[in-house]
Amino acid sequence: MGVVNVTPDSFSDGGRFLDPGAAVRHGERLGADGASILDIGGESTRPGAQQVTAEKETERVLPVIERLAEASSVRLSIDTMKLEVARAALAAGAGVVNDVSAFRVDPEMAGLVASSGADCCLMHMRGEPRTMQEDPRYEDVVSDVASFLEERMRFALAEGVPEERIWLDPGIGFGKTVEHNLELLRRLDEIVAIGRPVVVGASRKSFLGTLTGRAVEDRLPATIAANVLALERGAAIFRVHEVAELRDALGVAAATVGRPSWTTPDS
Ligand code: HH2
Repeated sequence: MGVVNVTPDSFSDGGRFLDPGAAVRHGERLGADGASILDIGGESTRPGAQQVTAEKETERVLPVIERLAEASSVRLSIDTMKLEVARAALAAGAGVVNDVSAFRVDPEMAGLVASSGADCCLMHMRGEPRTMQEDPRYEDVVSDVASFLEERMRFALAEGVPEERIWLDPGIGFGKTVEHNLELLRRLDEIVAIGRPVVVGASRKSFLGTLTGRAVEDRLPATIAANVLALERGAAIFRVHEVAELRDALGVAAATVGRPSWTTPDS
C-alpha cells in the first residue's frame, strides 16, 4: 500500500503532493513501482496536526482519486475519519476506507462501508491525533490493542460490514511510546491471530528516528527492517512511502518464509 498524502503538513512528505497533478504522478509512480493499493489522504494525523474541514479535505483528495481511478488499475483507498469525505471518495472510484479512528469519529462510516461493498481498515489509536502522544499508557499494549480491534470489528459486523471486508491495524505511532511500538511489532502474531488481514504502517515513523538517529527522509533502511519483521510475524499489507524498495525487500522476505502470494486480501 503506497501512501499519497495530499496535504501541506504530513510528517514526512507534507507539501510535496498538495498539487493534484503532483499527487497523481506520485500515485502512478507508486503503482508502477508495484503498489497494489494507493492510500490517499487529505488530512495529516501526525501528533498535534491541525484538523481540516470535510470540504477542504474533499477538495484535496477528490481530483486525485478521480484522475487515478481513470489512469490506473491500482485499488484506491481513502484515508479519512470523515463520512462525507469517504462518501465522495467511494463515489469517485475508491474501494477501501482506511479510517484511523476505526469508526469512532463517525460511527455512520460503518453503514457507508457496508452499503458500498468497500473494504475497510480499522486502526487502533489511543485518543485523538492532537493528544495521542501525551504520556500513553497501557496495561499490556498488545492485549489492549487486540481487545480494541476486536470490539471495533464487532461494531462493524453489527452495522452490516461483512467480515471478509475488514482489515485490522495496530496503529504504529498512534498514542504509543517507542517500546509500545516495538512490543506491537514483536508480538504482531497476536493481532494476526484475530483472523483478519493485518495492515502495518511503520514507514518513516518517529520511533525509527529515535532508534537510528536518522531524519525522516533517511529512514528507509529502518522502515525495511520493521516491515520485514512484520511480514515474518504475519502482516499482510504494508503501508509505505517508498514502494519500489519495500517491494524488493518484502518479496525476498516473503519467498524466504514461504509466503507465495502478493495479491491484496479479498480483492
Ligand atoms: N499512519 C498514518 C496515516 N494513516 N493509516 C493506517 N491504516 N495505518 C497507519 O499506520 C497510518 C495511517 C501516518 O502516516 P502519514 O500518512 O505518512 O502521515 P500524516 O498522517 O502526517 O499525513
